[in-house]
Amino acid sequence: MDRQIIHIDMDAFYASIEQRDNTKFKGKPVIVGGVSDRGVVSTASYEARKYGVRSAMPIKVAKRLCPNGIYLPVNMEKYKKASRQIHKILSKYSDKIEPISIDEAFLDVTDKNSIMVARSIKKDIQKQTQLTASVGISINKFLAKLASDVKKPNGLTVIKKEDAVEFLKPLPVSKLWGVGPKMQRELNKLGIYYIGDIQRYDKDVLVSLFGKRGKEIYDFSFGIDLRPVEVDNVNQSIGEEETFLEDISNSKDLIDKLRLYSINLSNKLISKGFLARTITVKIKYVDFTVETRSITLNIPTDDEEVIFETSKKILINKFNFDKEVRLIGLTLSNLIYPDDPIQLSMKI
Ligand code: TTP
Ligand code: MG
Repeated sequence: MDRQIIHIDMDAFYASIEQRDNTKFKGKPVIVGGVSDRGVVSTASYEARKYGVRSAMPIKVAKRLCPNGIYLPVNMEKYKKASRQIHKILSKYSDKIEPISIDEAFLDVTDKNSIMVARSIKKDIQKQTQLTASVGISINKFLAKLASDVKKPNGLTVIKKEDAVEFLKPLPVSKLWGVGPKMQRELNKLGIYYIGDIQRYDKDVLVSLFGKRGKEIYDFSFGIDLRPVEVDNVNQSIGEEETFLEDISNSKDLIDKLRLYSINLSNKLISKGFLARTITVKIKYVDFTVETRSITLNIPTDDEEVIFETSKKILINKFNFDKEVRLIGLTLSNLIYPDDPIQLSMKI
């Protein structure tokens, strides 16, 4: 039996929250992002997008395009609160939920009427958060995500199995899952620009050129995607590690790595709606010996500064550097849901 997958993506998420909370901003171009002139745009309201303002654009450029826009700093706590409210609403409709960013999630609703569920989710979100979501429905994650993007803002789009190949045909290859700028250039070199070009291409040649990725791209181009909706589990841990190309002896490079890991892991926690209590730093030395040291916090966190400062403290105070370092890793464990007081009090 075909699956029924829903993808939810909030509309101009940070900017919509600011417009909701200040009536003066309604209907106006609102740009949320770094406030300094070196900052970048996190997101722009749909009114601001008419001027060409986009996520990741330098604020300086945005100000040139939209000098009369309302420029606001990022207020993460507020956005996280809305994200948690949305998680909670979604959990009413399915046990199979996979949050993929602060404002996006997949739901597997195979045993339900997906259109009714999608309408009901949109209504609940509107009522409880005064925000709008765009929803896509299809037989797998790849198509559901494309569907939610078809009619933004406030859309609801279904891509039926029998329409998938035609729907995909005119889209640029960059719409395929995992095709970034580098892969796109590789494909362009082969004369492949649109998904339809892949549909007509020889599968074996793609596999010989790109291995497993070649097969995936070929399958995606026909709307085939067997990946399950992956449900989160608070018992898991999340982490990052990297082996250095050259062994490292100065602590500054190690600290730089920890800062990068902290930013990435904080974002991951926020997108999943978790807080972490235990922070672990792992080091592998040139002689391949491995050491790990941890700190467990009294107050669980998803804050990148707290994660970074704690990991730095662990690195400086709990390791000795008489040998060069090959690899450094950072892991967060003891994960909890913030609005779960029973679990919280049990673990403290
Ligand atoms: P998106 O869902 O990509 O964008 P959006 O919700 O603002 O707009 P859309 O209606 O097109 O979905 O990202 C969600 C939030 O994540 C966004 O409001 C701000 C943040 N974000 C950044 O901070 N930097 C970025 O480069 C992007 C893309 C998003
Ligand atoms: Mg969004």
